[in-house]
Amino acid sequence: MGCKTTCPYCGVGCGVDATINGNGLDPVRGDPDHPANTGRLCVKGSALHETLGSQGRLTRPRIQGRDTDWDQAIQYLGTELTRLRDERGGDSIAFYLSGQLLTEDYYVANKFAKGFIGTPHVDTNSRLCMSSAVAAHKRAFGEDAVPGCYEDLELADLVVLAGANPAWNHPILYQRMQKAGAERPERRMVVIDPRRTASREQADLHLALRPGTDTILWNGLLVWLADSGAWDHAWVEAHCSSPEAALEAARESAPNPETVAERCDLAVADVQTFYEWFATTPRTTSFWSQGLNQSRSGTDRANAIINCHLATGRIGRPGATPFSVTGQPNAMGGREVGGLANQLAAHMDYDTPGAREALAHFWQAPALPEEPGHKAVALFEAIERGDIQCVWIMATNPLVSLPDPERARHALAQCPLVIVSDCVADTDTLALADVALPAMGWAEKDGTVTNSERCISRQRGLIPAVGEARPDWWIISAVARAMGFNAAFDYAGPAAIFREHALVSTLSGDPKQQFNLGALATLSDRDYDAMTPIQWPVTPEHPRGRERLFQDGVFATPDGHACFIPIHPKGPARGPTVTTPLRVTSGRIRDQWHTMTRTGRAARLLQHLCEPFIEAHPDDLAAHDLADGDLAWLSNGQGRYLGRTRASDGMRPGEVFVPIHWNHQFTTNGLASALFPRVIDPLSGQPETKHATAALLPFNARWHARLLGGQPEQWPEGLYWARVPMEQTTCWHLAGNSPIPDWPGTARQWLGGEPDSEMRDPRAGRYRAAWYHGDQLQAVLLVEPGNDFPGLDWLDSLFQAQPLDDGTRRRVLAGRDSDQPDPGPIICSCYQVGERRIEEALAEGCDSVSDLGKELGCGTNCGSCVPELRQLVEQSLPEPSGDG
Ligand SMILES: Nc1nc2c(c(=O)[nH]1)N[C@H]1C(S)=C(S)[C@@H](COP(=O)(O)OP(=O)(O)OC[C@H]3O[C@@H](n4cnc5c(=O)[nH]c(N)nc54)[C@H](O)[C@@H]3O)O[C@H]1N2
Ligand SMILES: Nc1nc2c(c(=O)[nH]1)N[C@H]1C(S)=C(S)[C@@H](COP(=O)(O)OP(=O)(O)OC[C@H]3O[C@@H](n4cnc5c(=O)[nH]c(N)nc54)[C@H](O)[C@@H]3O)O[C@H]1N2
Ligand code: SF4
Ligand SMILES: [Mo]
Repeated sequence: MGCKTTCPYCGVGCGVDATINGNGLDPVRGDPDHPANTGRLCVKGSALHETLGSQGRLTRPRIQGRDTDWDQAIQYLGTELTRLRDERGGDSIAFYLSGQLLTEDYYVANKFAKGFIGTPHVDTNSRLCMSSAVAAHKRAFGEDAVPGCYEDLELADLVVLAGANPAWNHPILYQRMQKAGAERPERRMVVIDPRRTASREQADLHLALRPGTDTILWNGLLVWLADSGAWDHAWVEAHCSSPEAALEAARESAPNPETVAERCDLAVADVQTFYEWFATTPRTTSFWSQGLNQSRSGTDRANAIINCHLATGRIGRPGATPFSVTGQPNAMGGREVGGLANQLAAHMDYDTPGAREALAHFWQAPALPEEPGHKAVALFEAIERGDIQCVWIMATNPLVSLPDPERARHALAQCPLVIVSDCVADTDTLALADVALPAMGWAEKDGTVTNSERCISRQRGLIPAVGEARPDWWIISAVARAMGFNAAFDYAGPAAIFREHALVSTLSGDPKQQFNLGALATLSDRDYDAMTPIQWPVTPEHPRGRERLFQDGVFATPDGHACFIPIHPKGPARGPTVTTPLRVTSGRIRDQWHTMTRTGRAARLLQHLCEPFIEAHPDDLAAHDLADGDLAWLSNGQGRYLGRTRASDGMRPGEVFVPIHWNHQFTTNGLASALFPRVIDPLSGQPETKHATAALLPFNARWHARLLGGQPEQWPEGLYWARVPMEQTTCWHLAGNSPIPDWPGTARQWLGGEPDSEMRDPRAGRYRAAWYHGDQLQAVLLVEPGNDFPGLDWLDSLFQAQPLDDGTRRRVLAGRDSDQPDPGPIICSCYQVGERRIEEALAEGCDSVSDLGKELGCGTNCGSCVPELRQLVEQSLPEPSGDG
């Protein structure tokens, strides 16, 4: 049976067509009727069905590591939370939520925490994600509302991507932009990112600015707009306040393009080109994400962008808007229910007149707090101090994602009661849980999410839950009832919760408040089940929702005017002092999602990049005596990170990039956040996880190995390992910096038995062994002096339970089937096309991405690899001769 649901990864919020197949799903497809993606899916979305199944899932509640049942777990939590509240006060209990909860889960958690336990300490991983954009929206518009919609990215004649890499992180939006560009070649794209990313491929201009100088660049633009006649004086006068102060501040830091160019380390001509294009293109959309938000001046950076849009009246108009894109599937829903420490509920803050009283009355809440609570980083500090005695963590993995995770670990280790609700059995955070609660995952749970353009879509429960897993709203409600709050948490299902949430959205009574779901408050269960995507506000006036906000120039501030904000630039904080420091930034890769709890299960998604890495300019590697692919440490006074170097001349010299995904489940020392200090934006509380400093040091690997099919009880100290799930088995990538003189002995010790075949070449530093069970392969170990191994897909395929003939067995120690050419690193995950095959096809005459697609299939499914294919095509084309 075919069903429509929504992708649980990024904030694009694509519709998915899923067909149920027993307890799983057939390969999923994009929903042609969903407005976000009209049938397309990126590589992560199209691998969704491969991440299901019971393997690795948390299936039963656990108390102190011991399995228990729901009755016991709920009774235990009801008793403990009641005791804590009575003895230490409601504010000794904290909640740390996530933009990956459904709106219904989020709503119930917020209501329970603030209204019934009476704690203000409710924050979320969205603090690490878009809280700077939220704060900027509030300062400028009086409300956290994204004015534009996805169509604006297509209608725009100029798209500015600032601190965002949508080719990898919002792929379907990027594809929509690309398509619009192909249809209207006069349309332009500017990318502002210190790194050359996949999103830069199609850009007409790349401003690889010095990290952290964005406010100077945008201040300079504001000055240019004023001086070039592009300033829309009539509109600004009618609809905005305090433009003068903002312009004055801009002139101080960025009086002219020359100063900007110098401070941002850019060419003057490039700065001028950007300014000229912006000034003369009425349909301009500026799209920003974590490169701006994750900074101690993230809020200022966002307001610096919004200032320029206000100055030109480019807001709420087709193709013209500032556009903060959200990262998580329901970051927006969390903002709607008010699940942040500084919010109360439904876009009402603690200081919104009358809001507290209205909400307390509506909820019949016994204990609504009076003041905002701790934001994420401060929340964990309060736990460490012992002010907070219990924290309930839902749908986030803070021991990987918070800056300075060692401190957070320390906090949790000494917190008397740590409750973690998650879908999977093992995460870095779950390892410290006193109580672990199995939550339903995607395709099991039911509810709504809101994407980056305010569009609410249904996620639908399609398959039976694994084990005893329950919806998050169910778990919270059951604990609330165990504390005696029966009537307030007696929900029949998500539809009832959604209706209540929709009603709360009308409580403020402020006609200028944009967030309003009033017209959805009477949805029947059946309507809710059948709900199709709709953009808020949904009111009697706009029963079908609204694409754009603030079209009339009336904002949600008390006087209805939008506010210019004077911006005084502030560079990134100085990191811990280290000798010969490099600047470190962190971000995402195309095929992984955050801490890999789901994408790390799909072998196909680990083929593009399978180990933690350090991307650096070749000159920096050379200066540190490192070659591409060597293992190296990044180290500063706070923490260290071990990964493989990747040389890229797309990095600015002196700067390195590390991916955020790897953690203790997948590698030895691959926590990027270990390098980032707890520096926050004082306005938003968002941590500065794009800027750190560290020294680069060689690991000096003396041997390298691959082990498939087996693993020792524990890896010896000092060894590097990375776990790489493959189609049939698991491959361990290993290396050590002290020689292992006795490989045969080590191999027997690791695998606990005699190998069935063995090849020793101690002089060359080479060793190979294989273990069989009857005629089936059990494990293979390959040791080399350098990190040179054949592609291992063929070896992996032998682990499919199948008898192996003698010929095959003989080739096992070679690691390769001599008949099959090695495809090289996989570029196209959908069709498994490797770099070597692409290069061969290019050498044989293919000269475009579409040619490659016809020949090899690559790039023709989800399209996520097209930017890389284009790069390979460009590299293969002859250099222009210069005389034509
Ligand atoms: N594949 C994949 N997609 C994802 C996610 C994922 O985990 N994997 N996560 C989702 C989530 S939650 C989020 S929040 C989004 C994030 O989406 P993005 O914001 O696009 O992701 P990042 O890679 O974190 O950072 C974007 C860029 O900021 C740049 N940058 C660093 N410092 C600066 C600076 O000072 N100025 C400027 N202008 N740029 C800078 C980095 O070089 C990087 O290329 O992605 C979402 N989509
Ligand atoms: N250095 C550095 N740090 C960063 C960032 C960065 O760019 N650099 N980015 C930051 C950003 S933008 C973000 S969004 C965070 C992301 O960081 P996290 O939120 O910590 O990462 P996830 O892996 O998405 O964690 C989600 C967890 O919820 C579980 N889960 C999934 N669905 C459900 C569900 O329905 N219910 C329950 N109960 N659990 C579920 C998953 O198994 C997983 O363990 O990282 C932040 N940290
Ligand atoms: S762009 Fe990809 S990850 Fe994001 S919602 Fe769409 S399919 Fe999912
Ligand atoms: Mo995020």
